[in-house]
Amino acid sequence: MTMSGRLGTVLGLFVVAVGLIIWVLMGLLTPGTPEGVVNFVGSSAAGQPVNMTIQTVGSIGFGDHPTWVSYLVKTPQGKWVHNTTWQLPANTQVNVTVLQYDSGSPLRNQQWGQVTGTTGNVASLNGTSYSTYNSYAGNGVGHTFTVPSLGLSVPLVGVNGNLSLCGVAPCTLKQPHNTITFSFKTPAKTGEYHWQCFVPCGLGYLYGNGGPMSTYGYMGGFLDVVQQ
Ligand SMILES: [Cu+2]
Repeated sequence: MTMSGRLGTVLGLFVVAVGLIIWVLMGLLTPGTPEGVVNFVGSSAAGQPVNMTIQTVGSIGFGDHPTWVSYLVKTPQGKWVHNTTWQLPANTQVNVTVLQYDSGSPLRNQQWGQVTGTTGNVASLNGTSYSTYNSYAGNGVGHTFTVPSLGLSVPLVGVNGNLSLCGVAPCTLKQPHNTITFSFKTPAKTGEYHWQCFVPCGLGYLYGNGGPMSTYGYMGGFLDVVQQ
């Protein structure tokens, strides 16, 4: 092979390598595109509160990553689905019920033990109101439901890890869980509001922040706020 031929081959391989690196980096940096939304618009009369029930599970038990922690949502039609983009009407009260099936641990950052941005800055744990949760007490915190741009955050208290916990979603009310309720008002401005969990719950990943924490559809998603 001539000198220029060799040079051409090397250059060609170099371009392919750079392309591959960019492709991998883009894959790591951009979350997957939402596959549809669960629509809560029209699930109640205009101006009336919307009720939304979600659950958090220690392992989803199906799909590409059966061992991963995840959120699920119950559609207004009553079906549990693995989808973390929820379409909500703007400027409307949303009554959220979280069925929390995962165990917990002390928080690394006590900030996430605070309830903020909900109606009255409170949430309710199995019927008892709380505005902050000491994660060194009881079973600790499993996850948070946090919408940073709305200042909304609720610590989701863990269940006793010694119990036989649900390992395949959707979990049922017969399995050990905490029921956490709170309300918040969606903003008047329509748009995509990112939400996520701030407990590094990606077991087996670096600092717990990989896997389900950085993959769309498990520990994060969007509130798709639209005009009703
Ligand atoms: Cu989490």
